[in-house]
Amino acid sequence: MRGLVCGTVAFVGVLGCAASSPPSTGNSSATSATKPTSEPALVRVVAHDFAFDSAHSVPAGLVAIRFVNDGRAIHMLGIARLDSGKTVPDVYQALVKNGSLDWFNEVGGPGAVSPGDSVTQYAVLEPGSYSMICWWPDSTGKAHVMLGMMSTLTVTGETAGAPIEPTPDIYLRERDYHIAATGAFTAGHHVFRVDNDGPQHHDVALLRVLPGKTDAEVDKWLMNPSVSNPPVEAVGGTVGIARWGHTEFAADLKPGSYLMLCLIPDAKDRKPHFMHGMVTKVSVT
Ligand SMILES: [Cu+2]
Repeated sequence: MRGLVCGTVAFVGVLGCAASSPPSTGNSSATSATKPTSEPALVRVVAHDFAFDSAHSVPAGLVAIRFVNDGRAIHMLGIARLDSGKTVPDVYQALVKNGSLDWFNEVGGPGAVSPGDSVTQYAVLEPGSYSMICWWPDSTGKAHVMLGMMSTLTVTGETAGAPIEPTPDIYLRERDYHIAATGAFTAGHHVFRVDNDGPQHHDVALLRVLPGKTDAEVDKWLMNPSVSNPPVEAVGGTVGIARWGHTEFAADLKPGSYLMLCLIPDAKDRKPHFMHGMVTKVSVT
């Protein structure tokens, strides 16, 4: 148990802290409706060990974030809106000093992706300053952000109308402590919608169990997910979203076993939420 907590608290620690912040407004219902916009703005972010290569500006509204992992480690891309006056260096300083992050508003971002893979995640972004951060742990359990894996995104202009979000065919509803999945888990392309009913922040890691790997091997890896040669392939999901928030991500499923779990540490005991029951196994046919 200890290994898991030590190994994961570092990379998801801040997400748990952020759970006490007010619900994020990265939700389409928070935008004033004038005219619908259908085409999302595209941001492509390439992850290296340990830096992001990305555009630094995007127009407000529905944004499709294409996250490509060009590194040798698993990476993820957490997106958070920073309250006025706060910067990405301020986030880093707060993490180093274990300071307050109540100005750090999580709105999701592409979940964990294995080397050589990519994922698309959708977010409705209001104008403002955002941080992009990798929370995955290195071999010492330290989040990649501590190695400098962070970047800035400025969302410009105004949110024009209610964006038309992609149509999901798989629905994940999260709450303390459960993930309910509905939809047909068939091989091929799917759009997942994730809703967080709270009260804490939740994320989703979509993991494909590699052929021949056992549950015991997967459990062992989850205790220390920074080790190499994982028995799973990380194929996306979403980084933490606040209560009442939602997001969509796309995934191409292959036949086999998949796990969907929440890695965020609990507000009370710091154990990752999957240890409280937020894990669902599905079989893709
Ligand atoms: Cu990383």
